[in-house]
Amino acid sequence: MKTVFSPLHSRRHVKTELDGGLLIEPHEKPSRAETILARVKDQALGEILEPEEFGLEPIRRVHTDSYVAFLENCWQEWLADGKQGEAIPVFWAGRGMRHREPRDIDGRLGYYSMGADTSISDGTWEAARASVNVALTGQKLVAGGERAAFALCRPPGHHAHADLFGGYCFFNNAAIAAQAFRDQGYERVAVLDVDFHHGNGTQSIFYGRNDVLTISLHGDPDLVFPHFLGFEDETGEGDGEGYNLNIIYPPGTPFSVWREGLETACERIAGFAPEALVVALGVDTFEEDPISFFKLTSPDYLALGRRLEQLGLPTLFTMEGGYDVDAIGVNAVNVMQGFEG
Ligand code: SP5
Ligand code: ZN
Repeated sequence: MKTVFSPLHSRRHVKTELDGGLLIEPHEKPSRAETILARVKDQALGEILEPEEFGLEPIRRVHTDSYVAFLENCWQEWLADGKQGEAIPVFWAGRGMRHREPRDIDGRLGYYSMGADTSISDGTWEAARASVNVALTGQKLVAGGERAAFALCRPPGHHAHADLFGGYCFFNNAAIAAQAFRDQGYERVAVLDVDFHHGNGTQSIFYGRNDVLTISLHGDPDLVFPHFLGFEDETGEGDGEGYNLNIIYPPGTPFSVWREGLETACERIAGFAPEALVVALGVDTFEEDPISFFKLTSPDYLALGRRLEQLGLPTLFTMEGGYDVDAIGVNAVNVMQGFEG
């Protein structure tokens, strides 16, 4: 399987994440991508390609123009305002307040975000753009006839809504790739999100549509991020009714239980008969993950890859979360190796 990777991921190198009242070293750090790349090389998974440049148009198919402009200018505006640290949102429009874009940078940070876990600094824009190009280059490989491709995206994307960043995500790489398939004539596309966290951005982007089936398996949002979306009664709306599926699990969930939801998801995907599959691949379901509560083990990722292969679909993997850096390479590449059999 071919892997797409951009060294520009390292342009995102924030020093802070607000967690537990402290500014800690971010969980989403450059060594994550480097460790996965090293495992891809070590296992000789296949050719490693740098992405092509696709420009902003495919991004604008999913994200709003004003959000894209905000991300491009955010850091410069923050500096121009004389701030000392990294850009972190701290104010939001709570219940009863106005959802209106303010001019001030603190107001705009809140308007375009869902959390304070995601700082912005120099290079975030460049890395987020490169991550989209990685996903779209993988999409092009699959559209060109590859059975599957591994888009080693960083930063991740599945939490990003049309006009919201957060959860370490800026552009929704999986959604942009799914939309690219649609724009190239694929009639139906499925996005299966196996990251520990709900794929709230992807769900939101396609919630009213029946041409993109979205399924997410994740930790109960009653207990974990993203807290305010990802419940099982969210099944889609309007034309999209019946085209979103959320499967949630409690703390301590092992693969033996998790795989039952995977089976349900795979059966739903098969019934939808998509022409392509995008897998939002997080490996923060791992038993040692520092911010998550499932109990998957490294061999379980081989079984996941095998099951996905059985769907028989052209498949694009986009890298999402996974924060036990020691195991992230083995676990992510295990999915690819399981897929390849
Ligand atoms: C792509 C992805 O996996 N994003 C996840 C974003 C989660 N951000 C909030 C993390 C809060 C971590 N709190 C740590 C508590 C440890 N017990
Ligand atoms: Zn995650």
